[in-house]
Amino acid sequence: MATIAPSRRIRRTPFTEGVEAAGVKGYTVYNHMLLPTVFRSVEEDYHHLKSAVQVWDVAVERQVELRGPEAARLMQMLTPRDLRGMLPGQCFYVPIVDETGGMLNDPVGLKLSEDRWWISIADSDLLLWVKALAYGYRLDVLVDEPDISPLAVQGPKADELMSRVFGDAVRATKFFRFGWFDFQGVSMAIARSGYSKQGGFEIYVDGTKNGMPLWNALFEAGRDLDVHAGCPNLIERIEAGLLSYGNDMTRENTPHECGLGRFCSTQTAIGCVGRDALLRVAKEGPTQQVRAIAIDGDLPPCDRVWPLMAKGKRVGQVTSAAKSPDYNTNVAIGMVRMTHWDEGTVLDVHTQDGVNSATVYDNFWH
Ligand code: THG
Repeated sequence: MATIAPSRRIRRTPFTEGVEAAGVKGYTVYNHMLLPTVFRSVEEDYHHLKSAVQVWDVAVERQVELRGPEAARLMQMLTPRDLRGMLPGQCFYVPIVDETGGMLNDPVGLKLSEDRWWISIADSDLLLWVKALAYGYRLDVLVDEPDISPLAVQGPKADELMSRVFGDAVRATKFFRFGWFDFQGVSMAIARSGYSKQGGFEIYVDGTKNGMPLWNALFEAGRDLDVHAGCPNLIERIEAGLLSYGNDMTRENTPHECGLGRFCSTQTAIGCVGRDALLRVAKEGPTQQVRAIAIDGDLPPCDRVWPLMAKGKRVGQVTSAAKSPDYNTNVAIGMVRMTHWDEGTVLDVHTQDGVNSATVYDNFWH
């Protein structure tokens, strides 16, 4: 493939200098910004992530900040998840839907205080939707993108590396909670979270100028831990069943179709946009849903929708796929119609290179 022309529209991050020095071999574009996809090879990166510790430039997880007396009201308008029990210091995975119940984004929400929230977004221009709601409803709230850039530390040795830089107290951070920790005089939110199932943290780096000093401190502290630069790993995230907005779901899908019904409490999410539409689908249940799919044989890169067929009829689609070294099959994520979504159902998947056999599973590979 040809290269992508660098330009101002494809934003660099506070860590891009470090990513380049570490020998990044590929990028994708996410929220108009560079996101590394591979360092050594996707397979080598995968094995290293599962056995050591990696530092990921995930600055593309941009924050939409809500600040002001009506910040909590606006936050609840955005999501069918009931936020009333949420405390400062908590992270919530929050489906965001439009007026039809279609998925607009699947971010992590952070409650800093009653009147200050961050929405750590996936790949869609959520800022515009949030600004429009705040303006249209004349809400007393400021909405903007602050100079905050997440840096993830992921892998089995993440606790050891983080404690060396931020002190032992960071180890006490519970899953999907965050605390405030000092780096060279700057207080930063650190959460136990991240886009892998290997464990680890996300540092919400405050200030572009603090990016490279923290990047360098992590690599110096982790030399004997075999710390490497890494990135969200295609194989590991499919095994883990972590969905990718724009790939595995779009505005065409409801949260229930995406298997995110467990993060919806639509009945009590009073004021949520799309509530009526979602109450209907929640009652009747979805007619298609995300499933784990194992695919036989060799596969090309999954850079388009692959139809899933049964007896010549289309019954779903595969939207992400990769060869798994640990499970000796191709792991995949698909959307499958109710008539064919039971565990063990065998289907044909049509790729750009031909037809392969695919089996539907209830659970992902973890
Ligand atoms: N971390 C932060 N921001 C993000 C992501 C992240 N923004 C973009 C993207 N990732 C948003 N999508 C997801 C998808 C899955 C998860 C987080 C963000 C996730 N899910 C866990 C799971 O499904 O097992 C836990 C969910 C829960 O139990 O609440 O972590 O990764 N900052």
